[in-house]
Amino acid sequence: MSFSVSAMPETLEKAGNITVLDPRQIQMDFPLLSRRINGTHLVYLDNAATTQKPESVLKALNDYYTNHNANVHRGLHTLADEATRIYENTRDTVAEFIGGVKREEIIFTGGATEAINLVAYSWGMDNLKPGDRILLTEMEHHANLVPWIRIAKQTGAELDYIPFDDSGCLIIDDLDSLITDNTKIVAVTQMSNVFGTINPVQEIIEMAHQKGALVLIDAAQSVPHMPVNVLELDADFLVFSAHKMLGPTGVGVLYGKQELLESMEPFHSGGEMINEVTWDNATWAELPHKFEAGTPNIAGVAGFQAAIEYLDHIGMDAVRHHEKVITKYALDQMSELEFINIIGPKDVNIRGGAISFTGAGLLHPHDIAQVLDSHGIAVRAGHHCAQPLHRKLGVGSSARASFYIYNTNDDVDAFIEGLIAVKDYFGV
Ligand code: C6P
Repeated sequence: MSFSVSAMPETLEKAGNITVLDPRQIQMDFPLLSRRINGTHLVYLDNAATTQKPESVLKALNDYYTNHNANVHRGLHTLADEATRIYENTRDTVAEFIGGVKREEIIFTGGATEAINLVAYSWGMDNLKPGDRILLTEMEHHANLVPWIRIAKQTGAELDYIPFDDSGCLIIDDLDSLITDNTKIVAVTQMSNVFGTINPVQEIIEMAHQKGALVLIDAAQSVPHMPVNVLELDADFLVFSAHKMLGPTGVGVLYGKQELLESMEPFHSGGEMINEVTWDNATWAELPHKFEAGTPNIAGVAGFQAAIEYLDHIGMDAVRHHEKVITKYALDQMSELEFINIIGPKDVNIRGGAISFTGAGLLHPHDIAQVLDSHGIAVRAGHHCAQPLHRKLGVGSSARASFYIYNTNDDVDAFIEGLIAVKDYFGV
């Protein structure tokens, strides 16, 4: 089967034990990054929302539709066989990428949000009852909050929260008392999309397991930015989205331990997920198909394969190293600007590359984002789907710059100059 990704230029260099990537070389693989916005060169700093796509991913999408398009698992013809192989090969690639889990434990979903909903409904509806407790953190994205609020209302279970401190770090000193004998599941983000904080999920998982609770890790921001080994973590469920790691939108992953997934009822039902159907009954297909009803996003999964190959070529250690370096460079300069307040930790050893900040006085995050955009700089402003977090901080919204493998120190310099232009424009 011909299914190619474009050859990647040499983008890596060894500095001692550390592999250092060259963001300038990498930029050349991303057609969109050569766009001009508002008459100037684009500086894309909205990577926590979604990343840009390399040529190899675009090519894989095109190649799939041009040469292999067919439905998966059901056709007895050559194209159907090719499409199925492309789709199932990606499952193997994903299983390997997160630490070598079993292919049956990888469920393709529409994204991290759908994956969390799958667990909340399929596991939650049958395993939660009045008196049970669900433990979340105060820094969860709505995707790991709203499904649990709904499931708590429907089952009579109650919600508890691990609080965060002034620097945007979880307070886990009282974890022992927060995880009670009634806690049935702990759902926690590994990397905050607002603070950037990397949470001590290993410790949380160990303690939860000691108390007999399951743990779901929202890895939407961590898997794209650092090495994550699910087996070492011993997470029960872990979710992430392809589009935040160079892949297409509309594809996500639920990892779940086989025995748990086997014990759960399907989330969606219909074609592809059954074993046998009669007029009044249906039995389910084996894993992973039990949880993949209907025609999946085959092209998206083909593109996801190319995205993982691209990241694998760079190496996740190099990705993490680059982000630490560029985040420190940005934090050092941002800390000098008296008209903004950074929210989140300043130590790059415990944080990723999403830096949220508010403006002093009446400087609104939306105004910041708009003026930056007029300088070709893309950042996000709003509540970043974390309203309770912002409410606790006493603000309605924040602005956020977030980095990825193609961002350079020049991008940071342009961003800092842009912020100074914001200050001058509003006279703060
Ligand atoms: N955060 C952001 O700009 P989806 O939309 O399903 O691909 O991912 C949801 C999600 C779940 N958890 C975390 C920690 C996230 O950051 C996100 C997506 C984007 O912060 C879009 S709101």
